[in-house]
Amino acid sequence: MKTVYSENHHRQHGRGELTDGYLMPVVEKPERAEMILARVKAEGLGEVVAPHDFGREPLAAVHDAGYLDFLENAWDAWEAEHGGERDALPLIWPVRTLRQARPENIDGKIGYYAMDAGTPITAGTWQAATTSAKVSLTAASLVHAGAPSAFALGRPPGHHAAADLLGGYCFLNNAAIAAQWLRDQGVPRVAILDVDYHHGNGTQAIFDDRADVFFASIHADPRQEFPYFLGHADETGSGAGEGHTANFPLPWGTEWPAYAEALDAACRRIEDYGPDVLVVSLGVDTFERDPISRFRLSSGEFPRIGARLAGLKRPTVFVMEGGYAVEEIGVNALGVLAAFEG
Ligand code: Q9C
Ligand code: ZN
Repeated sequence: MKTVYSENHHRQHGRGELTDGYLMPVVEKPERAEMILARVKAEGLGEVVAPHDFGREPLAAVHDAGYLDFLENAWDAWEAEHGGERDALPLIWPVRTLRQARPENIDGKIGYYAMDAGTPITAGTWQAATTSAKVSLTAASLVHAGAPSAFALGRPPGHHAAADLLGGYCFLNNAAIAAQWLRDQGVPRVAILDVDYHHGNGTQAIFDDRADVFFASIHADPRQEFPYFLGHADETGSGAGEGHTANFPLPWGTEWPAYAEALDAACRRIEDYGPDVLVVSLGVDTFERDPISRFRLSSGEFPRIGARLAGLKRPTVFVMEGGYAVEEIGVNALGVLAAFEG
């Protein structure tokens, strides 16, 4: 399969994220994509191609217009207010008892549009995030044109980003943008399977009330793990989308046997739905030595994920999400992709 890749991801290189009370170096860093690209080449997965431009329309089909304007201008506003020495991070949020109205001041605006203080906005964030969306759209267009599969090797990742919300290292929801674009090309049914260690709260929220995009996610139980406030088993979709969301939360310490059962259950739900195209939110932070995660999949087990996904026999767009064990991220991602190809 072809890999879509652009060097522009380097423009997102945050200096710090608030973690455990400390301002720590970011874990979502450029080396992640470099390691995966090196492995794509070493294993000869296929040609590496550059993304095309799709304009703003496919972004606006998923994200709120006010949010996109904020994201495009946030760094300049931050720099004007605070200088450019530090990344832009929020420190107040419109939680319960506060009013849900957008402030004018940049510090208020960041809190309004962010879900955490771990997702720094930098001078290059807009360019990197929009390129990551283009990478995802280009991979979707390859599959729409008849390729059995394609790999969107982009960063920053996307699955925590909702229509008007950034967080969890995500700004634009690359998988959702690809899925919506496929729908807008006339593809009747799209399924998204999210195998990142964290629940894809943004993707779920975007398609919550829709029957034309099925969302299934296997992740650490939100009672224990980020994003804490979505991803429980009883969230099944709303309105027209009732029954079109399926969550498989698993406890800390989950190993392959329990993971495989959840993967199989998720895949059976997708088989029942019968999508024309499958979008996979591919996180490999389920790895046993991931620095921020607590599942225990070994490198030798990632190919089993790829083999199960191949069993779905659907045109498939892989969109890169998380995975922070930089040394092994390429081996683990390629484990899934190479096994998918068989
Ligand atoms: N700074 C993805 O895997 N942060 N995002 C936990 C606090 C949130 C992970 C530590 C982790 C988000 C795409
Ligand atoms: Zn993750």
